[in-house]
Amino acid sequence: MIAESLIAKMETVKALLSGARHVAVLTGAGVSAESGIPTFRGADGMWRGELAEDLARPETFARNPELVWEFYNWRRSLVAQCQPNPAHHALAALEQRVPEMEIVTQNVDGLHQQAGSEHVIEMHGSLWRLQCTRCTHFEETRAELPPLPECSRCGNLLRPGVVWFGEQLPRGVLSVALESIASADILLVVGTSSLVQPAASFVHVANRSGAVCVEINLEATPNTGFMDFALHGKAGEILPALVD
Ligand code: BV8
Ligand code: ZN
Repeated sequence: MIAESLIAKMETVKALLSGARHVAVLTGAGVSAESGIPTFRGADGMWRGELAEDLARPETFARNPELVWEFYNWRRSLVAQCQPNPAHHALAALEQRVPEMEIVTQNVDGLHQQAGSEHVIEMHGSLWRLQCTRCTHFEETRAELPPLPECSRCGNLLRPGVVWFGEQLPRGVLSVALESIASADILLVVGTSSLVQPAASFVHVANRSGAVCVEINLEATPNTGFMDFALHGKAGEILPALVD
């Protein structure tokens, strides 16, 4: 059920999208919530009593690689059974309609690509990527992994190909993301608590370049005040209504 005032705001955003030259979309775990994937900080953000945030750290991996691999293997097996939801499909459809569009995602589940989005920038890496802790070897695989996967080239321990807290984003990813957001005339921010940097600062980049900023999220965030429009509700309901 979408409230009256929300519908009025959505009509305005819909009209803006139909005339947009370049749309940039920043997504977080909330866009995959309706696919059945637990968000990072929601009530379901726990895993066996551990906060996902504590497990996504290099020091946790160094201390207890088995536990971190158990967490990531659990997420890989869960996400492998999940499908893109109407939010992902609406974004893929929007990309076909506007002259230029990129999705800058904090998610590592690969569901935007699975829904057919072509220009996806993965800021925090991917669940399906593995990288060696010693040599430069990396691989993409959806195969089930042993408790401590080893590098096929040098035999050392592999780690999940994701960016953990305190780690730099992959080379070049940040500049490509900033370029996309600084040249967009509309920034959609979908399903993120806007707590993690540097993604949480992107709204300021968009505001400085004069883009219209729209937050689509279940609840208000620390960035809601910087948005031109705050559409609070489910991404799987709001996005299809904006794009249909
Ligand atoms: C870095 C790993 C350089 C992969 C993740 C400046 C100031 C303060 C701190 C820092 C700073 N710069 C750097 C830091 C440190 C740190 C940071 O940001 N800490 C925060 C917590 C204070 N950042 C970093 O370390 C980054 N590196 O900047 O390098 C540097 C380094 C050190 C010091 C300075 C500079 C690296 C960040 C990457 C961390 N790795 N994940 C993985 O396993 O997934 S981040 C993790 O959080 C996930 O990737 C996730 O995507 C991300 C953000 O979370 P959200 O996506 O927003 O998910 P969340 O659950 O929080 O929110 C979901 C939202 O959806 C909610 O609002 C909910 O209401 C909504 N929702 C739910 N259902 C729906 C919905 N909305 C719509 N519809 C629904 N149905
Ligand atoms: Zn290796």
